Amino acid sequence: MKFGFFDDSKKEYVITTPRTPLPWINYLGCNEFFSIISNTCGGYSFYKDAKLLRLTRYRYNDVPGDVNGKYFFIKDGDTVWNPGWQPTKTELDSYECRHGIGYSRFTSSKNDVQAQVLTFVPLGDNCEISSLKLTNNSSSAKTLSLFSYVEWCLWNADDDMKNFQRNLSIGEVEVIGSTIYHKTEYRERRNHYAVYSVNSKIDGFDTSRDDFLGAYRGADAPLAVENGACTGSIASGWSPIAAHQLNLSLQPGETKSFIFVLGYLENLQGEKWESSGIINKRPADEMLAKYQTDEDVEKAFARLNNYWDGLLSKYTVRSSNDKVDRMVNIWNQYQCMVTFNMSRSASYYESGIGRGMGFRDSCQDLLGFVHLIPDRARERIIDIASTQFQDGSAYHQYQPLTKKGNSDIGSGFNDDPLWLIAGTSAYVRETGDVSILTEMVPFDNDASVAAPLMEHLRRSLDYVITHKGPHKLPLIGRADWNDCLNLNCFSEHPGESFQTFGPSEGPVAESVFIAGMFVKYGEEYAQLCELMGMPTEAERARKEAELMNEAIIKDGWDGEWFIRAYDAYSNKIGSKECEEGKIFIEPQGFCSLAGVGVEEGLAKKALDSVKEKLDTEYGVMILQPAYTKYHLELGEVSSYPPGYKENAGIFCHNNPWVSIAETVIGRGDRAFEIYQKTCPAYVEEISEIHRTEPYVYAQMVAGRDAKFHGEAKNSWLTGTAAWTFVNISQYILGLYPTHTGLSINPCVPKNFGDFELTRQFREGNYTIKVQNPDNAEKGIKQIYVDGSPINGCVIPYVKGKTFYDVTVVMG
Ligand code: BGC
Ligand code: IFM
Repeated sequence: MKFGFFDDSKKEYVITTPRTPLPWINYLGCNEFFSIISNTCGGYSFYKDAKLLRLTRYRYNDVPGDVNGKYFFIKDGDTVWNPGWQPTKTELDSYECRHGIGYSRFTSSKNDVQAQVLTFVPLGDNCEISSLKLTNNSSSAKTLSLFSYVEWCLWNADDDMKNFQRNLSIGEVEVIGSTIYHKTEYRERRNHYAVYSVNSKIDGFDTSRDDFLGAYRGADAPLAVENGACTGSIASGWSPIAAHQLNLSLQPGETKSFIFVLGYLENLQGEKWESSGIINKRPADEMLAKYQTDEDVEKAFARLNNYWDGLLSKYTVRSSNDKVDRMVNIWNQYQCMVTFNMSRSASYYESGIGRGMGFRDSCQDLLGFVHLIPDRARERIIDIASTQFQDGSAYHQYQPLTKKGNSDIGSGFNDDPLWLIAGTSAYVRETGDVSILTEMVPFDNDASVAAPLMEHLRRSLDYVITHKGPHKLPLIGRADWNDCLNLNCFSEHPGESFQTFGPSEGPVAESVFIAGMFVKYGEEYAQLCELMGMPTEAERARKEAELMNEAIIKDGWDGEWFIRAYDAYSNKIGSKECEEGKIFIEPQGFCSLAGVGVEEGLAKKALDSVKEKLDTEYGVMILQPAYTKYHLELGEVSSYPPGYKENAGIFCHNNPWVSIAETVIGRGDRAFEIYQKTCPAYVEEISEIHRTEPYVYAQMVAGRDAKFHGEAKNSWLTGTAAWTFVNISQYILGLYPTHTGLSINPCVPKNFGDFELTRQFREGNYTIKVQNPDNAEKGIKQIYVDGSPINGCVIPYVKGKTFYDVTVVMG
């Protein structure tokens, strides 16, 4: 069952009922100011950091769900309704929500009044614009009142939820004309404030929640709206809000338009600070002056659309499969940009106060967006590397505002260092910018101990080399990619995540997954060394990768598949010898895609085992059989009920690893089958089962053992976005950036047909026609560049050349 449809011509998903199985959200904002908006206008806004600088409040765990947002109430006689249906839930005569690329548009009607709301964050300003148009479609004049409503958050969202003894006394606001200023903490010289303004003269306002909503009422039935009159309240402490009232009359057929702006402001450097607590409104005046007319809004909206059209034209495909085209050209790349901006911080499943930017997460996200915004990828790499410790290990997370490592979580996830090599290699292959490797980067943000980025990468590699266990496989530490595989945690605090090492046995658990990563990224590091004129170091890295390869084949192979790990007692994890958790997906995918056991036929066996043991109609499960009991020696993985999350859920993030591995051994049909199973455009048809947004990936789909097999959770912020884009764009469709040029080597299903790609790679624009006369899954007969045949499948990069006309014949 579907709850809407894709409108590819507009790059929108059109939701046709507000009663989606779960709130279906979108992200507004590209740089520093962001909003989350659901299909019923729920959500909140923040500047840079959803924890530390949050503008509007959100309520988690609330019933009914998704009840705080930026709302417009329309009072038409006794009927009060909202264009997004919530919070009054007045039945609408028509409803439509279009989530587009960086904007959302609502069109609804009730009793012959139509409301159109377009919401977006313009480029270059820290604000959200909502353009609201009301039209009278009846044959008689209408007198209406329009009310806006946002609830301010006391900036630090964590504190806002906990520190009531203080917070209920600090709220301060001011109203000047049609602008409501939220200036809580301004007196503390915090230098920031927020505004909510409308471009018309208002007929009333409220800034105290209690006065606007009324005692013991919620936003579903605000008293002021019911009475048709705001009270003019000025909040002092308690819960400040911003509500405007606009009375209007509309002749038949008439439309009136209003522009609301919610903005974040900082005092300009050197600006006189008015110590009386009256805010310095100049920065706000300047910003608001830019968005006063419909033309202003149209221009800003056009700029935003052009920006996105430019980004999304960097990689395009035209094939006979409209679902692939839709995901590649629009939604998968869009989700990659959102994960770039958010990492794992703020969604409807990540509270915005728990996790900030993940070291491994953001490094992997880079793989999906580096071609879109290479300059910002560069900055991101430096930010991430700056949280690395001198021994090569790293803070697992850092806060986006401060860019400082999070010491509550700390370090000790032994895969983290290698992801820095993955991200940097992707950046250098994409851009050819080797200057990043000589950039001085601090350790732990301490400028007095800085080293070139290349040295950071060396320490990443050496961290793994110097932390190996009894089988010469990498020590896992607190966990590797699988956060829940806590093999060095013993009995003391069962159920806790990220437990510390046990006392006597020592941290000896080993990870075959990290070993696979080492083989792949050891080679990528070696290539960077060669670029830097360090052949001896390249040779050393390759030797180490070879040793690791041998260790995997010797002690990481179980006969039919790769084992997952050795626990702290040197017992195998993910082996046929285990009672439960006999096979895990991660090493099958990662070792095989790294090339381990490909020549020996082990990779093929491992991937066949994946198909036999882990496959379901909704995707490939992370492990089988699910753990039915809690195992102290395994940690959090077995704390989940069977079929959920890391305990035998379909962890979408690692499905592309298996699909990529299938392309490495040339099985296009199977690679595509795996791609298809979790792909939103395909899953749209079963939205009543899948339940999360049908235009983006979710982190997890419940596995076969779960009660609700096929149900997704944790949508949007997942490494799945980057890895599926890498899979489809670089391996299935086959355009892989190398240091010497663009490699073309597709691996497609036999019936995929011919297809065309365009790619912007460095300063070159490539148009690529792929012909597949023999319906081959993989293999290149010949590539022609500007009409001339080339050897092999890498189109050599030519400095300054801007156009490449390429024909590829598979076979
Ligand atoms: C996992 C969760 C786990 C958490 C903390 C996450 O990365 O996906 O399942 O609960 O880490 O251990
Ligand atoms: O690898 C992790 C990631 O860092 C956060 N989400 C879950 C993944 C698997 O545990």
